[in-house]
Amino acid sequence: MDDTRISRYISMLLRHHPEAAGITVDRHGWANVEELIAGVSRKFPIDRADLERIVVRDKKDRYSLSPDGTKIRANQGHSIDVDVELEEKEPPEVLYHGTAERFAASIEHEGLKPQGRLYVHLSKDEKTARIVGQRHGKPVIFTVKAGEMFRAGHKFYLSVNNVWLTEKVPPEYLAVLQLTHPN
Ligand code: HQG
Repeated sequence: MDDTRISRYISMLLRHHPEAAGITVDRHGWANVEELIAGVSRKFPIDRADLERIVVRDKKDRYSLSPDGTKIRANQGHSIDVDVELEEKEPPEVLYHGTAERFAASIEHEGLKPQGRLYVHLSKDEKTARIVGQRHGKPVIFTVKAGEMFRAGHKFYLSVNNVWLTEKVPPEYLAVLQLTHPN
């Protein structure tokens, strides 16, 4: 059994399309663990031990289990309109956003938009941003003047797995980072 494939499927269900496995999530993004296991098992037969292993070993800590172990949710990345009780927090002065070269002109022109998701995702360092950007093609990294944005009234949130989120980044707060360690 391939945990990565199963995890990708679980994050798709919890963030975007719970109905694809016949499950529901509540307004805080929680799915019932037994229902999720049954739903996932239509495609990839798993038991509770498999799910717990996937949650615990996830490299990005994508999932949280409720304290009593009956519910599970994704910590960030949703397109469905759920409130995962994000912590509102003052960001560091600079954050980073990794994207693909082909999106750079549009981003410089109109800023960062959440596209399919509820928030724009920002990284705390250049290395993480590069990994995010590489998912889409040849990477480009933008620096985000997060401190200035915050002082101008933009809200920032830190997910429990340490991803910085904000609703949008206007172009005046963005600059293309000149890579110090090109690939
Ligand atoms: C781009 C992964 C053109 C944006 C990652 C990005 C992250 C624009 C793409 C998390 C634009 C959306 C999120 C504009 C934004 N014009 N393109 N104005 N504004 N974009 O996947 O940030 O592994 O929804 O740059 O690690 O890449 O799934 O967002 O390239 O944390 O857990 O539109 O997903 O985590 O793509 O990634 P995405 P993202 P997981």
